[in-house]
Amino acid sequence: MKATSYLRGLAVLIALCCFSAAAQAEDGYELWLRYHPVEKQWLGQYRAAADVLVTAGTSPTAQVTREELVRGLSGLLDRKEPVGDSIRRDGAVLFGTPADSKTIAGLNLPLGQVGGEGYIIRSVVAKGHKVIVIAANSDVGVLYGAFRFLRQIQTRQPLDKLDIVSAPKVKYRLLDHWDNLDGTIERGYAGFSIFNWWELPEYVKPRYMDYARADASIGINGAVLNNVAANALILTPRYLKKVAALADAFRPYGIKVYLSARFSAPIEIGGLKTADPLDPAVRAWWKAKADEIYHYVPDFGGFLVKANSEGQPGPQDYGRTHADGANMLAEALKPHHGIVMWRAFVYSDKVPTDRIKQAYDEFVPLDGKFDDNVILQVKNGPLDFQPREPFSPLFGATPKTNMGLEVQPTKEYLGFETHLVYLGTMWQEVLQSDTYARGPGSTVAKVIDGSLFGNKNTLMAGVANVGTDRNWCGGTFDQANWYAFGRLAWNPDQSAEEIANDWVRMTLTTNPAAVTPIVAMMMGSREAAVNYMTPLGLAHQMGTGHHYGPGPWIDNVGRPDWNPVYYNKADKGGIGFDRTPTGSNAVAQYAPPLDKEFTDVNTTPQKFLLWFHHLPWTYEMKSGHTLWDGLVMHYTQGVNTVTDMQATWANLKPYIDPERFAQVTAFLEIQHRDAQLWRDASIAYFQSLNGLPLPAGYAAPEHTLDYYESLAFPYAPGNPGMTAAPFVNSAKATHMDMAPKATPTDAH
Ligand code: BDP
Repeated sequence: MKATSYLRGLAVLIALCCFSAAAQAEDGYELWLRYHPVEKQWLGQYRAAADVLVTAGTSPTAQVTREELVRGLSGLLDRKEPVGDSIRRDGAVLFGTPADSKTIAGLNLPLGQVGGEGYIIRSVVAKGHKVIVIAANSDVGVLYGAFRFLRQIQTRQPLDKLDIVSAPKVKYRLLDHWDNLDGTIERGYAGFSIFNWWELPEYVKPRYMDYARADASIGINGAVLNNVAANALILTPRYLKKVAALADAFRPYGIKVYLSARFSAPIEIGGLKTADPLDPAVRAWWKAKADEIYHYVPDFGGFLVKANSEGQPGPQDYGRTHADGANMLAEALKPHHGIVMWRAFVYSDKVPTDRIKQAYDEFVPLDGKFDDNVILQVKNGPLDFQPREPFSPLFGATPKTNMGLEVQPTKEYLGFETHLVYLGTMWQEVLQSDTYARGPGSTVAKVIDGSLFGNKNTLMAGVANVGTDRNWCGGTFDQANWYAFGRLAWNPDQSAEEIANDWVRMTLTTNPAAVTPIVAMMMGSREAAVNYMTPLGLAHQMGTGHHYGPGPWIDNVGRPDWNPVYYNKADKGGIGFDRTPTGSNAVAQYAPPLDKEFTDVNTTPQKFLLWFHHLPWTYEMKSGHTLWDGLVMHYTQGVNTVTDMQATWANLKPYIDPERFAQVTAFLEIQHRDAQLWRDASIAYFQSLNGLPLPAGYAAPEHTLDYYESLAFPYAPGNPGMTAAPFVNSAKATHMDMAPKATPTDAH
C-alpha cells in the first residue's frame, strides 16, 4: 500500500472512530456528568476563573477528585490537562483539606459549619492571586465540593464571587439495590444487575467506578448491594470476597457497602436449628458473622432487613418482636460501628385490620425499644410506593426511634422506565407534609433529618433504578429520579423544580428555550400519572404481580389485601375506602389536626378523597362536578397531559441529540397508549358497576370491559420468579409480590 493511500485510510479510520465516539457519547451513559464544551460566550470567563487545578491531596479519594476535575474542566473548557503544582497566577482552583494544604488552612474558612462531609467553595485571594478554593474537612467532602463546582459550570452559573457552603442534612444517603444474585432485579426496568457476582472478585468492571462517580456526584454515600428479599448466600465467605471487591472499588468515592440480611441465615448457612433472636447460639452466630464481614470489609456499613413481611422470615416466627430482632443484629454490628436498617413495611392478611394501619400498630408500641444504631426504614406512604399516598403516619409518631425514609426511584407503580414521571415532586410533597408531631411545621423532612426529635442516625434510602442498560436507568428521564433522590437526601428541603432544572441543564441542554419547557413537563408529569392511573386518592389498582397496567376489577388474588377491589371498594353505590371512624379509622393514626381534617370529607384534600372516604358516585365535589364525572375528567386529564408532553417534546427536536430524542419520543408514545388504556379500562370497569353515563363530550372507552380484563402481561419486567409461570392479568394470579426463595447452595 502506498504511503498516501495508507494515510488516507488512516484518516478515514480516525474520522470513523471519532464519529462513532461522538454518536455514542449521547447514548446517556454519561448521565448528568456530561462534560461537553461550553458555548463560546462562557468560555473566556470560565477559562479565566478556572485555569489550572492545584491540590496537595494524595489519598485515593483525593486522586479520584483530581481525575474528576481534570475530566470535567478539560471537557467543559476544552483544554488539555489543566493541572499545576502551585498558585502562580489568577485562575487557580485550589482543592483539598486544611490538613493537606497550608494555604487552605491559612484561609480560615468556617469549616466548622460543614462537618465531615460538607464543603465550602469560595472565591478568595491566596498568594496574591484570585483563586477558587474547594475545601472540606475530609477528602470526601472535597470530592462532593468538586462535583458541586463542576455543576456550576455545567449549569452555566458564574464563577466569580463564589461562596457556597453545603453540608448534608441526612447522615445515611443510600441506594437500595433489589438485585438478586442471579443478576435479575426485583422491580428493575433497566436490564440486569450491574453487579456481576459471577465475575467478582477478580474482575472489577470500570462500570462500577462510573456508578460510584454518579452516586458521589449527588452525595449518595452507601449502597445496599442485594435485594431485601435476601438470599443468605451473600453472607458466606465466597460472596463476602466479592462484596469486599466492590467495597474497595467504591471506597474512594465515599460509598460504603451494606447488605440485606436474611433473618433465617443462621439456619440456612449456619447449620443452626433456629433463628430465634433471643437464642444465645443465634446471637453468637450473628456476632461471629459480623466479625467475619468486617474482616473482609473493614468499613462495612451494616444490614438492611425485611422481616416478617410478604413471606420473609423474622423474629415473629419465634414469638419475638421486631425490636428483639433488630437489636440482636445491632448488637453484633455495634463494635464495628455498623447500623441496622429495619424496614417497617410489614403487614399481614392474618391481621384483620386495614393493611395501611398495620405498620403503625406494630411499631408505635416499640418506640424507644430499638438500640441507637437501629434505624426504622419507612416507605413514604403507608401502603406501597403508589402514585400518590398521604405520608406514612409513622413519621412523627415514634419520637424515640431513628426514622429513615424509603422512596422508590425505580417506578414499579408508575409505568416502569417507559413513562416519563419525575418523582422529585412526589418526594417533595411527602417531605414537606406536616406531621404536626410537635405542632405546626413538623414536616417529614424534619423527622428524617433528625432536627425534630434530635436523632443523630438519619437516613434516606432509595430503591435503585439502575441496571445494565447503556443509559443505566432505561429511560432518559429516569436518570432524573436517581439524580433527584441524591439531591433530596443531601437536602430534603431542596426544591424539586431547582433539581429538575439542574438535571436538564447537566443532562440534556442548557438552552433556555428548551430547559423551560422540559422542566415544566417534568414538573407536571407525576400529576399526569396520578390522573391516568389512580386519581382522587385511589391506590393499588395495578395488575397483579407486575404492577404495570390497570386491573381495578381484580378480586381473585389469594390474599384479600392484594386485590385492587380491596382498595377501591367500588360497587353500584359508590367508591373509596372509608378510613374515618365509621370505617377502619386509619385517620386516628394522624396527629391533630390532621385526624379531624381527614375525617371530615369537606376538609379532606381532594387528592386524598377516596383514600379516606367511601362516597356515592353522585357526591358533589369541590369543583361542582359529581364524583363520577370528576373521576372521568381526571382520567381524561391524565391522558391529555401526556398528549401535551408529546407536543412539547416534538418541538424540542432542534435542541436534543437524535438518539435520546428518538427514545423519549418513542417512550412518550408508549406512555400515551398506556395512559389511554388506564383511562379506558378504569372507566369501563367503574361504569359497569354504576351504569352512569359519561359527562358530555367525554369519549367512551375504546373497547369493552372484557377486552381490558383479557389483557395479560406475563413477561413484564421486574418481576423475577413470575415469568416461569405466566398468568393472565385477571385470572389465576396467585402471588402479587413474589420474592425469590433463598437457595442455600450454589455451584459456582
Ligand atoms: C413491593 C414490591 C415487592 C417488594 C416490596 C418491598 O412489589 O417486590 O418486595 O414492595 O418493599 O412494592 O419489600
